[in-house]
Amino acid sequence: MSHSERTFIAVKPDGVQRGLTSKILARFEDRGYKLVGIKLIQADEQLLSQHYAEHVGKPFFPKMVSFMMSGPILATVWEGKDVVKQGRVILGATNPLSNAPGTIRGDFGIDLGRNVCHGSDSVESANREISLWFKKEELVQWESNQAKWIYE
Ligand code: DGI
Repeated sequence: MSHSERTFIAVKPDGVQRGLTSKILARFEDRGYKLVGIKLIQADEQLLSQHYAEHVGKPFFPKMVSFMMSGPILATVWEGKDVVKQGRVILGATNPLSNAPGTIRGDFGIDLGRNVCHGSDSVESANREISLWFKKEELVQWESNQAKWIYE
């Protein structure tokens, strides 16, 4: 756990179409996490099959991939202490109906197949997903002036 831990957070096509991107970015900024990469992407099947490699062959996979290709995705990378685990807490459980209000999925979602956002579930997955979605030169290393007010 260090201040330089990174995670991959994506706003899925439903979140982009519904105009929720700024609200989702704000959840991470407000918490104190630092944005180090951001871009809007139209994902293709190859990228999504790599991203969701663990789900290839499952019954819901084709529908999920076609949904993920149905519009742009906002891909982001966030940096900070324990950001992988806390990112999942900020998102909430996979099924929006399992969440109390207060999480992104609990506040903005209803159906499992329209759960608004993705977040890496481990440091290993985060590293893999970041290198899948971003080129090294697209990630920006910068010092936040707020760091001394966020970390003791
Ligand atoms: O990491 P998560 O997105 O929280 O969850 P995951 O890796 O288990 O599943 C990836 C995505 O696949 C999830 O956000 C929504 C979709 N999904 C997972 N399980 C099911 C599913 N979609 C449908 N329709 N049915 C499922 O059982």
